[in-house]
Amino acid sequence: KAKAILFDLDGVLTDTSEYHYQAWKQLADEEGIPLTKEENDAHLRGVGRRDSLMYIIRGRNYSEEQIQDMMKRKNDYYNKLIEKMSPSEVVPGGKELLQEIRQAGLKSAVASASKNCRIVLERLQIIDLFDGIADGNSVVNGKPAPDIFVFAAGLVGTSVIDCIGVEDADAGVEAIKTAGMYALGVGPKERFKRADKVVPTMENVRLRDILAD
Ligand code: B16
Ligand code: MG
Repeated sequence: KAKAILFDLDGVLTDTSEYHYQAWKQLADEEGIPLTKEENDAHLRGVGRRDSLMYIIRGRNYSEEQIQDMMKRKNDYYNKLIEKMSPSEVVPGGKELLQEIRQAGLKSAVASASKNCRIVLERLQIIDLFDGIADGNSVVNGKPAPDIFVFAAGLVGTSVIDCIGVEDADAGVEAIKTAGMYALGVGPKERFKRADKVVPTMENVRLRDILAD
């Protein structure tokens, strides 16, 4: 019996994963480094800022100063892209789902790798619908490490075995499974190695769809 639902943000509750990709793509283009959408999905989706950059520049020589500068540039591009976000960019039915979870007496939390998580939740006007928010500032080890999901479970006072984690990234599903939780993957089936269940999108997903085996 699930007692809490822990949601990844980017790519689950809203399509900011596309903005992250566009921002990385702009940086990679400027550096003359090839980066495809397929590589993004396989290696960058759900992965934190520094780890993402380390994948992009792998095998190339950059100083720590240049690395810091590139992370800042990417974040500036991303912030430009999310500047005009509005509540219309919550996945259709997303707000209703969060209200339904509350009405059912279950807890909900965000477990996002993003340091921009709170800004996005505020722009979407859904921040008040969560009982806890774990973001890129909460833990040291990023997904696929389980830390962010374990931290989110603690925020809502729920044991990991009573939590369902929802993720669009394979690294995120790995994190959920390693945390000992039930994992709902969002996206194409082939993307996930260990998801307990997969839905193609969160569009109009209801609580009963999440709870049903
Ligand atoms: P930031 P999630 C992740 O958020 C994104 O999926 C990933 O693309 C991004 O690199 C990471 O957050 C860090 O984001 O640069 O804003 O700190 O999917 O875990 O909600
Ligand atoms: Mg995600």
